[in-house]
Amino acid sequence: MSTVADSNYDLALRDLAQNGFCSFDEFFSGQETSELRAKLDWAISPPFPLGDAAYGMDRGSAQQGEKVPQKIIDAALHDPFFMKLAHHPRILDFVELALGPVIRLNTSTVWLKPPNIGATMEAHQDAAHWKHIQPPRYLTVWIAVDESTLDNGCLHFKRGSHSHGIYPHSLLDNQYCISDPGVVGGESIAVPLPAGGCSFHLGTTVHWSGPNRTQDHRRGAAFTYFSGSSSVADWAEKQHPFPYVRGGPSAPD
Ligand SMILES: O=C(O)CCC(=O)C(=O)O
Repeated sequence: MSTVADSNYDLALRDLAQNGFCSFDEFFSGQETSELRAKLDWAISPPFPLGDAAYGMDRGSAQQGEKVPQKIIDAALHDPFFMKLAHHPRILDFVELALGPVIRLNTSTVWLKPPNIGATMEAHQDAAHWKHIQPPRYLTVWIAVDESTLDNGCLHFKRGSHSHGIYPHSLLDNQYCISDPGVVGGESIAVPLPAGGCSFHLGTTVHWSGPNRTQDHRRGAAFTYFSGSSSVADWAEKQHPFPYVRGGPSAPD
């Protein structure tokens, strides 16, 4: 397993605090990345083994007239492979530095952006989507399963946008996104990544991604964590599991 030096974590934490995001080009080993890619090749092929509820077919596929998933929803709840990945010690070591020792998993989504039809993700803040966790101290890791580039729809972030609260969002073309992205200040930074790299962003960081104009997949596995010191609304706790992935009630001493 490749390791990420502690000093890199220090620099990345500083970037996260200053800019609202940070990235690592080499975070996972070649073997880990190959296993993840093979798992996804299996998961997104007929007969779509994770079950209907796991696949989001919302954008792009309708035009093709065929079943082309655009995302896998709650991947960690549908398959132990993704739950294990959500517990990856190197991810959690970094999340712990940012959020503290008790960490829960909010969402686990694989953003698929299929060849040619993978659609734009409009500018948004993750924290605008989730009102059930207060205070909303989120951190998302976005793992590049394939190389992500400007051509296939890598992530873009607005530097410093995490410090300005939540911008008004509205539903546009089935996406809940910032109503007027023109009001968001700060420099736009594209973050292309090699396969096996990853970025981390805060719940209030404005981000988006372009369309996939290539013949190849652009897949990103994203896990959003939140601090165990935040409270989850009762209705949400009843409807959805938010597993403790580090620390918390069932953690060993
Ligand atoms: O993968 C993408 O294109 C979008 C990902 C995203 O918005 C997220 O992980 O918060």
